[in-house]
Amino acid sequence: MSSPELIKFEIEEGVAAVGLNRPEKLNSITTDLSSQLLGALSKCKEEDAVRAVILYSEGRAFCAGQDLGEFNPAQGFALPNIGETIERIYNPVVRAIRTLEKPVVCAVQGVAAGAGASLALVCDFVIAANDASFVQAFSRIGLIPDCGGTFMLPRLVGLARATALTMLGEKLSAVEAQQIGLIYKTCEPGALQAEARQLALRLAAMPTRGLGLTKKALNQSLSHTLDQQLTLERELQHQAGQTADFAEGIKAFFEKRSPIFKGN
Ligand code: LHQ
Repeated sequence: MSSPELIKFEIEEGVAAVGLNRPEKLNSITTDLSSQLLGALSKCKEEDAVRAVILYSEGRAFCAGQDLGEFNPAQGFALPNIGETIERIYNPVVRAIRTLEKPVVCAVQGVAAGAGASLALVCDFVIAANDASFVQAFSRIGLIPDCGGTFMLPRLVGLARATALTMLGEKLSAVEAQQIGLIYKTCEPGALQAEARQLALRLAAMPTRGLGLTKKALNQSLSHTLDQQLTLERELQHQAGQTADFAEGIKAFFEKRSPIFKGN
């Protein structure tokens, strides 16, 4: 019997749409969902036709984090080896998104809780419906933020706010999240999918290699010294300078026309 489609996947006009598809459980994360998500992300990496990615979800919530049903006391609770679960099903997804040299736009509706919030925040752009919310739910059940949460949060909003968000575990509205710089922007709930697609289409028409190398440089910037970052910029700029899109950008500039980037 084939496993249910927990992840939707479609490539259209240079954009891969990757959808969490477990709405009846608020898209909470199981081993199967995570492994299908990883499969979709590796297709995004391998397929040259993919020049930008949208991560979205079905139903009323973006993602409620780990499926706590897997730890339900009524079903014979035994303290799980969470470290093993994290290494097997969570960390590979985070690494796949952060090292994908293509921009990832995340569309958030409803609540993004626990690892669901972290999953959104490791994407390059987060657009949220203005009635959406983010909850660092971990402290409510005695855990710590995972899925890159302790890496991203202080970088996005500073240590003081990251501490309050993670320790207090209070719900943060999307509007506040945008105001403190946690996410890129908010929009009307009915416009969410269209806004995310519009942004992804715009990114897909840009110089893909240059954007990928930009992401690589930004990934390093907050843990490098200035000298290390200057060296990295030199190396990556050398690579960007070898691309056909750079040649096209220069040519178009002198011909006073819009460039047509092909992503190579
Ligand atoms: C759920 C869940 C859920 C299962 C709602 N699981 N059913 C990593 C690795 C390994 C281990 C542990 O953890 C981690 C990282 C983590 O992600 S830890 C954090 C896990 N997530 C949470 O603690 C969030 C728990 N959920 C909630 O706090 C609320 O449900 C939220 C704020 C997400 C939504 O609240 P409401 O909109 O009021 O919905 P609800 O609470 O009524 O939930 C609707 C249904 O979904 C309900 O089921 P039911 O059968 O009663 O309709 C919930 O039990 C179920 N559900 N989250 N994570």
